[in-house]
Amino acid sequence: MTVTRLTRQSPAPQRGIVHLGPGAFFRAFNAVYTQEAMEAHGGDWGITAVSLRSPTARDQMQPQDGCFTSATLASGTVKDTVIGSITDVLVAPENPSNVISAMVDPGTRIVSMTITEKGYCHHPASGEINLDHPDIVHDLANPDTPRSAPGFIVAALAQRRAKNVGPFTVLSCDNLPSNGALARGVVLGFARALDPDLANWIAQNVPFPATMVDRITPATTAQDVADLGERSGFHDPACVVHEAFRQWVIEDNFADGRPQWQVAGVQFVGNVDAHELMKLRCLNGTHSTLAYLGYLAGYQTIAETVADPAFAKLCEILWRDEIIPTVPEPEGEDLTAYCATLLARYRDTSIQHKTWQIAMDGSQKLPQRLLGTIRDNLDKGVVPSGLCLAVAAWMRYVGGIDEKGQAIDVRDPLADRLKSVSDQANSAADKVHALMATPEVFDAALAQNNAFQEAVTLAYETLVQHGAKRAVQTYLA
Ligand code: CS2
Repeated sequence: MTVTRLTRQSPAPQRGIVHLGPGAFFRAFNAVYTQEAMEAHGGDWGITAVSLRSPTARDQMQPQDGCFTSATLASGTVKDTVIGSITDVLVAPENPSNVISAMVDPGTRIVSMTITEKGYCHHPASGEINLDHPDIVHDLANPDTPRSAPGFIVAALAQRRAKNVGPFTVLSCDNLPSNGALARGVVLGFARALDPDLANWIAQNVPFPATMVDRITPATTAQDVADLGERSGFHDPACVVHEAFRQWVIEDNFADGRPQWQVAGVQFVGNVDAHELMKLRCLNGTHSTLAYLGYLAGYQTIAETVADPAFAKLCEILWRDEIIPTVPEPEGEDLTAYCATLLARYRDTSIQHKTWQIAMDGSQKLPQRLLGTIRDNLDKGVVPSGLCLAVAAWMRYVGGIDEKGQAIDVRDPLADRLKSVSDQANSAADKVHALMATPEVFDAALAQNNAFQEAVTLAYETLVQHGAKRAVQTYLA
């Protein structure tokens, strides 16, 4: 068992960024791009990472000065790179004031986020802030000791305004449509409930550029840490494993500068919407489809799922018939080629991306990954039966029992309610109708669309009677 820990080999860069959400994706993505930008162009863009929940990342990274290993896996090869762009990790619940001080520091010019969909404390169907969210209720009553991302951002901006320090840029890096506007909406919604004058200042002074982010990064396993130890001689529990592919598209709208990320391949554009829609619908939409149907079919990983020719074909037909027709082709992109690359990425068996991991938080993911695409198809008079099968598979999944009668460990903010709703209904039609009455997920117009209801009900019945594998084959027939 290797016990040597990584240590910092060069002086830590001065802080320029506070990042909320120090998880695996952030380490495999933002931290790597920022290191490469500083290596090429210098600049004080050191990152203070902040966990809003758990001490795990801090406990893993503090003993190694914030450094960690980025392991790039590609068809059996591995490339290990030590990343030093993160200079410290704070745990917000332990000392919220420390986090706010870091965000108020004049050297902090960007506050970025990978807090997952549920971190925005919004209603997924509408994008509006949920003022009844327990963390939002707490933060409005305790604005100096916040728990939520909106709470911390508003508390820090209030102090920066009072000290005339000037604003930072808020950079959302989560898989949400118009993530910059969504982040702005929840921050302003929170600020208005607290101090309308401050909200007006934020609205006039703080940029919230949108981004599209893409790198497949499975959760790190103990085996990944052990394998790295064998390769490198270091015990690095903060290591991340990820594919070689990466794409970051950012609206170039910053209050006070930014790292020279373009040297690392970042695309700066005037508007990210088209790239976001492409990625959320073509990649994340089929990811969630494969996650629910694959899990129900007994497949543990995405690679295992698409190794089944029917599931690979399902992706190809979904892209061709139900997804690409709803996605305007972004400048510089070829959607058919993009989707062919996606399937090749999914097939890479060196990336053990678990269907169970992707299935998490479906109530927060479905609107932007599947339901928007379905709505656009229905508006054109097309019933997208493949995507309706994916929704039915999600409904089966949140029912909490798999095809072998075993319990499913469903992770979702609405898990208890969804299971209760499903359990209280008996027939497929009743279950579908009841689950579609979840306003956080399904807007009323879609939930009341008869063609949608009927297609999902038929798919649900097929799943119950014949299982996921047969249901996919039936769709392809
Ligand atoms: C995945 C995403 O876990 C999930 O929901 O669909 O994390 C996906 O791997 C990334 O968006 C790829 O860029």
